[in-house]
Amino acid sequence: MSQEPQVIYLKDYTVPSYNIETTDLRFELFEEETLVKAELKISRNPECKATNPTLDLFGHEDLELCRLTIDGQVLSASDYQRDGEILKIGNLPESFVLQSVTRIHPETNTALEGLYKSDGMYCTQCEAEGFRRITFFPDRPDVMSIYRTTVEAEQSKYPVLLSNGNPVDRGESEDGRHWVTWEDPFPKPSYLFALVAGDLQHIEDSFTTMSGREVRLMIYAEEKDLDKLDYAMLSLKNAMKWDEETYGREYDLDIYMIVAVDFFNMGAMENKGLNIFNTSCVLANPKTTTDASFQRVEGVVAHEYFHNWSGNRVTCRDWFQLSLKEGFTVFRDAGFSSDMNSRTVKRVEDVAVLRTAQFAEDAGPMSHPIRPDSFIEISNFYTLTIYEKGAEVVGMVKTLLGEELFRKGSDLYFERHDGQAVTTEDFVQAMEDASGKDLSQFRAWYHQAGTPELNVSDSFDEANGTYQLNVKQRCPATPGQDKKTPFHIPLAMGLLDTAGNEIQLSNGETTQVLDVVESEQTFTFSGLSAKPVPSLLRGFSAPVKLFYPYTRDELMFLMANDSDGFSRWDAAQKLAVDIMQELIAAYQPDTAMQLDQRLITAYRSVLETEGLDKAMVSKVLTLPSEAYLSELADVVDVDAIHHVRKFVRQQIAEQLEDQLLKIYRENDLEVEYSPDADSIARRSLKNLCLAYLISLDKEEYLQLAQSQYNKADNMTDMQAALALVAHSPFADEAETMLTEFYENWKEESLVVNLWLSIQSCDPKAGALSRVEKLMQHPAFDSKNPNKLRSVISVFCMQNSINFHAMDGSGYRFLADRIIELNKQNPQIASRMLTPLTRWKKYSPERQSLMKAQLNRISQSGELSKDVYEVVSKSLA
Ligand code: B3K
Ligand code: ZN
Repeated sequence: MSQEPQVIYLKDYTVPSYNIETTDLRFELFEEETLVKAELKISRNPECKATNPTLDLFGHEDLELCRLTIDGQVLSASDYQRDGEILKIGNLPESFVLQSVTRIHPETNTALEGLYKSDGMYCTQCEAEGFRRITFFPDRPDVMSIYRTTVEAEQSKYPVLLSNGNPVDRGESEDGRHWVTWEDPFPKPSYLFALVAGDLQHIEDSFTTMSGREVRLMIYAEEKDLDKLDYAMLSLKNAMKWDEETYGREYDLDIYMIVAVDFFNMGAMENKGLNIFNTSCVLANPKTTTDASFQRVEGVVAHEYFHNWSGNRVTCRDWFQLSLKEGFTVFRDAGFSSDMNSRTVKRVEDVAVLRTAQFAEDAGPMSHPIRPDSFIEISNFYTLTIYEKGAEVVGMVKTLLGEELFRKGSDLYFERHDGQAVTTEDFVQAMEDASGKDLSQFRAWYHQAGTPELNVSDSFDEANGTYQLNVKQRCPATPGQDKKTPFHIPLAMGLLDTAGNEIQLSNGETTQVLDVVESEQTFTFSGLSAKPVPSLLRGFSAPVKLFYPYTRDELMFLMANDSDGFSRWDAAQKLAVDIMQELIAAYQPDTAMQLDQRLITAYRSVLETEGLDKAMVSKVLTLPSEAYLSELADVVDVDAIHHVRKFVRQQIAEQLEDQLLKIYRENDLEVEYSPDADSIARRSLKNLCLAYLISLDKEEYLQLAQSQYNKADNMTDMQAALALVAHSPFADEAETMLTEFYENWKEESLVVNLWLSIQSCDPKAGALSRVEKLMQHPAFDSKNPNKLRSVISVFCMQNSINFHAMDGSGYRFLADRIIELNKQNPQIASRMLTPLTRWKKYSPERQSLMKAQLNRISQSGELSKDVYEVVSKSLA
């Protein structure tokens, strides 16, 4: 980048000056170069009021423009201006045909944006601004065009040639080359364009839509992975049916294709009719895939499918509106996963991510509202805030409107805006119009960043039998937003009487949603004979931090009695957090700790109660993560958090050893693997028990883990046992198992990633040198984002105790990686920076070590916009 990166503001938005009616593309793929021939039918946009506007095309600086014509007339360099990414053409007629020939180099594209090669096959990633790395085009989401694409390549190497829509023509030429032409009848923004060329195999199935149309479903992968595609196909069909039943949305093309690629910057991409997936989000087979990955495949397949309506048919006007499609689509996929599995478990998992990672983001230097006002590099805004908080905001709309009106609102939104590029405001407006509810104050969620805090206190008036809840809200300042106005917060709550029964509230139910709209508000409940215990923020009805001075006994009471499953889990978390925070505050190395026995009592009761939902038992008995405890701390005491958590885990294991072993044995069944919710719950409970037991460092539990490993017929049990042994103090056994595992699975790239991750998050001393050694291993490939994530991100984000080593070695290591990756793959580089951006949360010594590395990155030479934005905001 030659100049200082430019900040793009939402307030500067203007409508495009020209429409692109049709886009005809021809790709000639060669080993040393690719030629892209484009023919665009262009006309003035009547909505643009400027006189004689220029046509602004985007084209990455690396594009080589070979030829440019308007209505057949060749333009010379003086007929247009090319400045950085922008190519401007003036003096244009009302409508015309623009033709261009561009030379690009997918074979050397390591950024994995635009057209690139993954393991010998060509594929694309255009969202958000990758299309400008392919050809000159008004690459902005509000320019929608009908595409016709011809792909031409050598037939033997690239027998499969795909693009969006339906294949309409094909042919061969004498020189061993062939071509296929695709037509997509739906106008789409350039970010949804896709192309694939490779030696691929596929599985095929079909789906009959609710109006009786038959859709061909094809999933493509390399031949060796053909046996790992069935689960994605099943998930796709389930998703198609669910979207018809739940949102009335039907698929629109005759074909739906998914392609699995190994080199991919994120999870997957919803290109119209041709989704491209990271192998990690589509391949699944019991032998090679863990339960967590099965669920991820199901969720991501559904997510990309749901985008066909929330994203593709109704798209974003500009990238500030990203949460319009992402928040809504995450909300939709969460609903799907809840219906396919367990609603409470899904909620618990989502909330844990939100509270741990999104809250941290909201409190950090990159904090932004779900509809940001400005950015330097849009790729930096594919965040937990846009996605997960965005989904929470849609969820709150649903809570405020109720099931039926929410559906009415979504129907209106899809009908009103079908084929348009719109804003989050259009979404809220449709919800308001359909429901008649006033969402004016609610809109603050879209433009105010930060996590609101609710301070709740209560009082009971015995004489009148009235109970009062006093709720105060505030939201901490975030960069650029010092003052916030009060949010409209739906606070779902219930009251329990002293016997643990739910009290009927004034709405006739036992759960009521309070509209918190003032900075301070009091809610009164009458007709009570004794002071109740409040159950607050049921189902996590709003993405806020809620403080209420629960006693530990009250939390145990809620764990046992609350009718809301989410709240029972939450009470267990709060109890564990409260007890652990006390130990963390008092922590001194080599000084004995004393565990509050109430945690043991509570856990024992959960283990001994018959008939509880296994998934919930395993969630309830999982201690809050180090990352969550860090998020909750004002100043993160890395060592105290690590050692306290370890101590508490060992205490639980010691005192509940018999119960844990009993549950382990009861759930260690020799039955055929199935990825259904009950079986997943059983395995997760079993493996949780094993994890507790192995923390006792006893030979017999090492053997139990070894025997589980040896007899496992699925990767879930095998991986769990391997991780436990690998992290245990039984060094020789760990070494043997790791070596054997690699030998057995070295041909399976995704299994090798598990092997890399397990070693990278090993908390034992010496982790950094093991990580550095792993990076020299033949299994590692520094160009492949999945490998980078499995080693570097796992070490920096899941191995706190080693990453935050007081000698600064972890920070230096990460900075070195960022400096290397900044050139090679800016998106990955910038994403990996996250742990260093959190420097304000640490002790002064660590702060200065972390900042020194941020400064080093900042001065390391020319930075990509991606890395520049994150580093400069972190140091601001
Ligand atoms: N829409 C894509 C994300 C694209 C990220 C570009 N840097 C995947 C998804 O959210 O479905
Ligand atoms: Zn998405």
